[in-house]
Amino acid sequence: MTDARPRPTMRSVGSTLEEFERDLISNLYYQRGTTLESASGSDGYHTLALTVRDRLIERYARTAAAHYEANPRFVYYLSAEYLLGRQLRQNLLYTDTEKLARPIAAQLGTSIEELERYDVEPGLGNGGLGRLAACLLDSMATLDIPAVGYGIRYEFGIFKQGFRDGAQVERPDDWTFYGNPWEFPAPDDRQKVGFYGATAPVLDDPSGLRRQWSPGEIVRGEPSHMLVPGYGTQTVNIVRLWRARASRESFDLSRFGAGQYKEAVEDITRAENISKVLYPDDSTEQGRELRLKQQYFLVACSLRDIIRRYRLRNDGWDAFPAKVVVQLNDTHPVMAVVELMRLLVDEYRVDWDRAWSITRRTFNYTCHTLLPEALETWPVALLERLLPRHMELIYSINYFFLQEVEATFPGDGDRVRRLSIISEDGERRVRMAHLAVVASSAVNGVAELHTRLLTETTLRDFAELWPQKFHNVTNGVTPRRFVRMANPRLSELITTTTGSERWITDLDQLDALAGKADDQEFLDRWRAVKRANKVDLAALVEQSTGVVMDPDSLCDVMIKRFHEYKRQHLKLLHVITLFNRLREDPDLDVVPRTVLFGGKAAPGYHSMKLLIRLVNAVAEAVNTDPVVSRHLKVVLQPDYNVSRALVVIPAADLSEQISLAGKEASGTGNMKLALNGAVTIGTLDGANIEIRDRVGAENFFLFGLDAQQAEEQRRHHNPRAYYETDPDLRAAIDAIANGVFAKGDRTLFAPVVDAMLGRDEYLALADYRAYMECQERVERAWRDQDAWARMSVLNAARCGFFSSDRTVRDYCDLIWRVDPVRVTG
Ligand code: GLS
Repeated sequence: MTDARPRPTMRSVGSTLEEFERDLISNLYYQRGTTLESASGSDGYHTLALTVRDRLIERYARTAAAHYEANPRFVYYLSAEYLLGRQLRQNLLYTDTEKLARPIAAQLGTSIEELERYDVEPGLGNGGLGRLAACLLDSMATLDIPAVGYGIRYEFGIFKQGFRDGAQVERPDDWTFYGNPWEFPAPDDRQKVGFYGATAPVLDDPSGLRRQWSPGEIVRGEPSHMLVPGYGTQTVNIVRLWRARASRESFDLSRFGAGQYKEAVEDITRAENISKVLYPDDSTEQGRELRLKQQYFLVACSLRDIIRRYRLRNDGWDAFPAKVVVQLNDTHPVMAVVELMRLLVDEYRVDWDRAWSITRRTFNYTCHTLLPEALETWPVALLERLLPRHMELIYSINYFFLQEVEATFPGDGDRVRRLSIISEDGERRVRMAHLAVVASSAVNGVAELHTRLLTETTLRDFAELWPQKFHNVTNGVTPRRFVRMANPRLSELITTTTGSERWITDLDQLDALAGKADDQEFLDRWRAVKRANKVDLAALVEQSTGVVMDPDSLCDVMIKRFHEYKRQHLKLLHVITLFNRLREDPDLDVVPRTVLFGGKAAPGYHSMKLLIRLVNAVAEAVNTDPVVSRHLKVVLQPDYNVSRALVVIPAADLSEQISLAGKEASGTGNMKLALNGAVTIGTLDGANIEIRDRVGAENFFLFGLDAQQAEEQRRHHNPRAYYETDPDLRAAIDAIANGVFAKGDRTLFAPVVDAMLGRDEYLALADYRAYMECQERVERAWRDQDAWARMSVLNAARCGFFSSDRTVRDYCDLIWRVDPVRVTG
């Protein structure tokens, strides 16, 4: 039956200066409840945010209507992490309202820059994986792909990093303390999630596969969403974030009345702890249980929401995989496959085979690692207690799967053991990656090398069983945030050179810059952009660390999480070697350099926290030495995050991508830096290989072992032999061991020395000499500034491939098979 009444429409917000100003003032009064005379800076920020947001809401309403009408296949992206970055500047750009906001702000005695200081970065992720999720959401919206991201609304995001005596200190990130104008709570879409309890047979089920679960604890998941606008299009998608709430009856009034204040809120605390912090420390039993609770909480809420959305326009289950494609971002949300089976089999009474077919056609899995320790496994005992019904379902899934294996490889018991979802060596554990592969239609790695190594090593048995399941989708980054927003000067130059702004949504247009790589005037302009960006960076560095950076020095950056495999310690050995050489020969002819590190170490990762301390100690020694500091400066930029990345990346000349080959799945910082004209010094690892293939070997500083050589080296690696035969290396390590960076204390950094000379797990010593020689090539290249600028141009020009728009297109073609829905304006 159709409704004959005309559809109510919303008031249009308009796009003129007058309309913008009118809305701004009305938001100040009606939403913020304050007045022009008494408004604070924060009021000003919130008012501007709401006014920009209004422009997005209109598009969002039209997007929702177009999606409802088209009833298309949706991509549901499930991720435990999102690093969305600050929203104000993005949304000003996407709604093209900066030109309206700027004069009005000025008239009111403030500026966008002033107000932006109140814009908080939602740090709901750790690093590359979370930022990739945000880039993919941005590209999906830009390409008009109907999509919803699901995640957790952590009350505390990634910690804020500070330094005390050079050591990392972690402060909580209470990111919503002053309110978040970008999110919309949707309490009516609350979901109930169960934990613990017991299961029982159901009487009318001849298959014996259906059971009933009575949870021992119920928690509520309350969503709010943030808008994800596309650039240059009307589409606005959403990312829905769940927070855990206790039920309304949880507050124990009588205990409170009896003065037992802590006990009175015990249930509330337990429930709400689930979404309290990003990645709770899992070094304790309770920490691990909380982490698993988070994972299940995310998927249980999200799946119910997906089903609710599906049912708005569809009946029955047969069409489900045609309308719903779920992408699992790493193993964190893999319990979703079990939850869908539970919902279908136990609650909707779909028979097992049909439910399994629906599940398998719905899910896809992206693997983001090669490190065995990063492939999650959960103890069977923990699952049996926390999610008893899910553990039973995993047993059944595994039973049927292993029958399939047995049929394909009869009598190959070893293979069955290797493939099993449950590992039986030692404590029995559920291998989440195995569960993901078994339950997905498609599995992908995130760079060519990564995908190849996955199929040859980590997931080899699966690739033999189902070769057609495996795909490569090389990562990408959004050119909107990482070029257009990060680097307005370069953007301007690209736009004038390519003749339009088309490159912002079609990054292959950058190719046209290559034709200018020999044009002296262009190179001068290119260099002027870089220099101005370095002046901006120098201001940030001086304000946050007190170090004065020379904008004419070579800006050498290593920005990424601190992790042994990424080898910040190899970079540090290079710095210490330069330090030693300059101390020995103050007249040494070296090119002036600023080495900038940025990155956090996980709070429980003690060896990397010690390395951070050493980086700060070396920086102190270098920067205070009257001779050395004339040529070299070292900075560890505190609290590196998406916002700081936008200042560092456009200023970089040299991009350090020096992980041990075969360990970095892809990397995306490498792409961001190359697109901003930094030249890479790197190993044949992750996406470095594809960057080098594109920019050309002559525009890339390659060094070190490749993945296969690294494997071989590992078998007979003897770090001491390198130490003993290489005087520079020995001098660098000795300086650490002898307390040069610890006021003579030989114990403080002894563990760093022991790790290098003991196991040298990531072969830094084996690659040291090659790295030093490569850095000398860098120095020689830097001395010819025109030739360097040419390399820089060609790096940017040839990296259009690394747009996340291309990544999303690859996902669409290879895996999702979704069609765009155009939203008309
Ligand atoms: C990561 C990898 O370590 C990165 O190499 C990769 O670029 C990123 C996105 O695919 O995923 N995996 C992970 O757990 N954190 C990452 O940054």
